[in-house]
Amino acid sequence: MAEHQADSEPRTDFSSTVSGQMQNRVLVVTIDNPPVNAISAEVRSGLMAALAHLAQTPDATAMVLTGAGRTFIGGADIREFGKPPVDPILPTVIAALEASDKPVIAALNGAALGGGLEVAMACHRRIAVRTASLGLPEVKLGIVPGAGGTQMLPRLVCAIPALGMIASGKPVPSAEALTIGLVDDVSGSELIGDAIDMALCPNSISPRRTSQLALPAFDTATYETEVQKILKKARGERAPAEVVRLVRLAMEVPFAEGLAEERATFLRLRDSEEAAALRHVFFAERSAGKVDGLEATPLTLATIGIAGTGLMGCGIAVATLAAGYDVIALDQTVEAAEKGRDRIAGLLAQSVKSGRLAQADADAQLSRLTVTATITDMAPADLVIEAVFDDLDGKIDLFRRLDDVLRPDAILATNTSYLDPDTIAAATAFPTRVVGLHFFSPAHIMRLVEVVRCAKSTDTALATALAFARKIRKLPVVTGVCEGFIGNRIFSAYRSEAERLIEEGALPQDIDRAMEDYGFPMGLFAVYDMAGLEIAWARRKRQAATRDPLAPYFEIPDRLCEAGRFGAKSGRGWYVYPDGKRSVDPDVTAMIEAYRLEKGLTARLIDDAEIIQRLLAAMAREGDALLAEGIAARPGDIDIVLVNGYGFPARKGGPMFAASR
Ligand code: T1G
Repeated sequence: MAEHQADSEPRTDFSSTVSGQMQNRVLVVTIDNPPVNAISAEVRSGLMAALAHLAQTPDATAMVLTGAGRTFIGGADIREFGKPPVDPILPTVIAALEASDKPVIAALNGAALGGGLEVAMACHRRIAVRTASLGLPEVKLGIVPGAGGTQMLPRLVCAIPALGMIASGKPVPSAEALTIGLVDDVSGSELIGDAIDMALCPNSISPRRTSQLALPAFDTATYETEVQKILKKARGERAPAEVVRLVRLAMEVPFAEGLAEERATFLRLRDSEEAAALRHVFFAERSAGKVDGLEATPLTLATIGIAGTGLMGCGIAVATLAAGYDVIALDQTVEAAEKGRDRIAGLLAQSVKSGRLAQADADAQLSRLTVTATITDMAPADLVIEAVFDDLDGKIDLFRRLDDVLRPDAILATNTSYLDPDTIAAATAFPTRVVGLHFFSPAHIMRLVEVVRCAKSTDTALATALAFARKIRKLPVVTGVCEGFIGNRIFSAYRSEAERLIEEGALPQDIDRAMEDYGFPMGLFAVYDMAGLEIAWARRKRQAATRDPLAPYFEIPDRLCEAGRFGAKSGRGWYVYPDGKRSVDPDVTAMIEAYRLEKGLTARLIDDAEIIQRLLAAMAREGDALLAEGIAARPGDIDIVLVNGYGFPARKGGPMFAASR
């Protein structure tokens, strides 16, 4: 490990975000462009100035390039997309880095993503800290690398991992990057010192230029298998298929030609609707959960109580244990509580089996779980989430009993989907500490959580709920109180529109086809059959007594249930499942036609374009109402609820984004 004194040397500013300092005849250049060192125009001009300085300074024998903070470079500055390009463009900087006559070493102090990895690959060698990640996530934004990624990576690592990395957009950790040859070394605690050593060592003297490297050999059969897997998974997304084409080009044409084709493809995709939608989702996800004017400091949480160890409660417990909290899970009987423990242990075992979790970590997490049927055992909890059956009296009774057990400053969160959290809060001794945390099942997998700001929730309660949601790696969206909050309210709006479409002549399979062609993984009626029709039927029967007899009522779902057609599990629902496979059932078509006749409805042919246009319009109308009522804070929040909770295709941006285009 080298000791290199730098304090005495002056620091040279190459731009407002790039500076350099000589250390032992090496120019150490640092990019400092918070929060993620995105390659803005200032960074690009700073790097060009640093390279010129390197060339003109005889004492400088090499350059080490690194980032300030915990990211090397988080990529090109996505906020610049769609704006006129500002010189020098990134490909110019990349070419200048590689062309340097003096060696340039990339010292990866953190994530090197997108353009950040392209910068690192244009350097002559790379050394990374153990915690760094390296990736080309451009496909997640609907584009391909635009500064040489598809042409450089296959020259540094074998084409098979290269193709997998670029087409999936998934980063690799330093250790894997070392194994596949993407970095030359992984540093201990002295990254800059080690990088300077690497710059000064003899085999760095002649710069190793990536563009001049021959592609490492690989097995073509395995490669083609990988290609087929990628194309199958792409399902209508264009970027992965373009990645396949460009990586293959890297094998067939000179570097400069491949670079030109990659750049042209990047520019075409960057200006596409799909890329605009994915950028919208990227920024909307980062804006969500931000509440204008919320200054309160979140409470420190250590112990989380979860009341109810059903599917939802156990999913929440798994996510909470994974974040490092102690969890006390409560159920009504010891048997139920023990069954909850088994279910949680089972979910952890699944993660271990799939390689997502080490056995030791699973054991450690399980050791922080207490299950009980004694409500006074919840006393130490700083936050309690109730995930019991969605019955108002039951929830109110539970919250009242918790009032007597918990500290007055403990937060109480209801996971209710359809009940009014204000009514629940009003029944407790301290309504100001009550919020909603509406998770989506399965709660240990789905990222989305609707954080419900109740009428009396204090800012501290809200800030604590948001901080907790982030800590358990969820995507929190703040919603006000209304029936169904944001997601289910939009869902019921487009469900009603789908029912109207059926009354007017469309069939379930038409609506599902239109939705699946638009990009939903499953159409609405297929989802109903998968979830089971009996749950909604039970809720409609409970509400029957108070239903407005004059309000339009779509009776087909009741008739299906009355005929014992509860969905895929029962072999028949909206569809029939002869061999487990969804098929259109003429009996359902006949039932719908008879219903229309009975109601005096005249059917007409409705094409897929009209179906999707009307469904999107229904969602957008409801979204506008949510914004007008102050239930949702911004259109992007509505979009990411639908994208992350209801299968709305991210490459369409969400209902509000789609309507705005
Ligand atoms: N450009 C602009 N802003 C960015 C940004 C980027 N590339 N990445 C993050 N931000 C903002 C983000 O909006 C948020 O802003 C703040 O930084 C913190 O982000 C030429 C064309 C790097 C792993 O796709 O994956 O390079 O809300 O909350 O959790 O071939 O940000 O604070 O105002 O996510 O610590 C490719 C995208 C670009 C990586 C850090 N790169 N970023 O995660 O912070 S295209 C990416 C991330 C490209 C080249 C192509 C993550 C991160 P605000 P954050 P984090």
